[in-house]
Amino acid sequence: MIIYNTNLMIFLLLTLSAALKLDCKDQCDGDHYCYLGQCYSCSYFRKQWEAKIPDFGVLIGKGNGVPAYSCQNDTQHLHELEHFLQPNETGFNQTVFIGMKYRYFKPRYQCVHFARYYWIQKFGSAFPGIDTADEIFDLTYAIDYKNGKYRNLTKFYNGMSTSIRAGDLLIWNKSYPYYPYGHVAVVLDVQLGAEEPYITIGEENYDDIWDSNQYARKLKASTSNFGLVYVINEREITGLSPQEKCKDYNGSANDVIVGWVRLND
Ligand SMILES: *[C@@H]1O[C@H](CO)[C@@H](O)[C@H](O)[C@H]1NC(C)=O
Ligand SMILES: *[C@@H]1O[C@H](CO)[C@@H](O)[C@H](O)[C@H]1NC(C)=O
Ligand SMILES: *[C@@H]1O[C@H](CO)[C@@H](O)[C@H](O)[C@H]1NC(C)=O
Ligand SMILES: *[C@@H]1O[C@H](CO)[C@@H](O)[C@H](O)[C@H]1NC(C)=O
Ligand SMILES: *[C@@H]1O[C@H](CO)[C@@H](O)[C@H](O)[C@H]1NC(C)=O
Ligand SMILES: CC(=O)N[C@H]1CO[C@H](CO)[C@@H](O)[C@@H]1O
Repeated sequence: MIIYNTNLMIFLLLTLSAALKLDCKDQCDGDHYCYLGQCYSCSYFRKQWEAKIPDFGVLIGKGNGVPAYSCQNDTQHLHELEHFLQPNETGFNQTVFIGMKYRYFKPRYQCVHFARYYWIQKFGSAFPGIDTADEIFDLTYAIDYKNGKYRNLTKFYNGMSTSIRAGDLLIWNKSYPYYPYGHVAVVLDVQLGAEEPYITIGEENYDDIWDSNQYARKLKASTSNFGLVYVINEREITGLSPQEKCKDYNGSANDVIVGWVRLND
């Protein structure tokens, strides 16, 4: 067999030489992935993958038609720009603040930009200003720019509700070192009936390379006997290569998804 792809060859060589003594069935703990019954370190795959991160402002995908942009590699400090939508772009009678433009990593709250942009594009509504993404969970209303009125929000604690749907905002609690300001993503699709149940999400400022044009990640989900939905902070990689788990940084599983927030009809 001739291997034409040198990257792949190096990857395989390093993978084999980095083999641990550990055996695995399909999962390895911590910063390792399982391949043919053995655990391998994530570090080589992750470096390869991080090198592909697009520059700041590059379109990284569209969630139900709403564009998301890379927050990384911002050499020109463009992140200091604020993003407003003008009346001639929205048809509303006033300028709408969307957020700081996808600011990189520290602080990690530029995730808020995509969430607000999604609600504006889809629902003509936006939640009020917040300091950190996790605060969205405690908001009670949003502004309806179509009529200047308020729309109430409903919050659902993870694992305590039977209802989750596209357009809900998934909220992570603050945690260190990666989420000092929490995190927010938009639920794009819900597939609880699938063999490996999952939801798809759209987001900015997590890893800035989406797994497909249409969603950032699939997250595992489970449903209790009573129909209560629990979203697990773990990438669903069924059908992908085992090393795809390494797209999540080590320790990500410790970050807590508090629940989701819905804009009432
Ligand atoms: C990954 O996380 C585990 C558990 O927190 C830790 O024991 C391990 O040292 C970490 N590995 C790397 C490569 O950072
Ligand atoms: C909207 O109006 C602004 C000035 O307020 C102008 O610069 C911009 O080109 C207009 N955009 C469109 C899409 O017409
Ligand atoms: C926009 O319209 C809403 C009602 O449609 C009104 O309450 C609000 O005051 C208007 N805002 C501006 C800036 O004209
Ligand atoms: C929104 O919430 C407020 C305060 O809880 C309540 O008074 C109001 O009736 C609610 N509005 C709707 C449309 O449910
Ligand atoms: C969120 O994290 C804080 C500590 O930063 C903790 O006190 C709080 O209980 C957590 N909330 C949830 C819902 O996990
Ligand atoms: C094109 C480019 O500059 N990519 C860089 C983006 O940032 C990552 C992580 O900081 C680097 O590894 C890439 O080389």
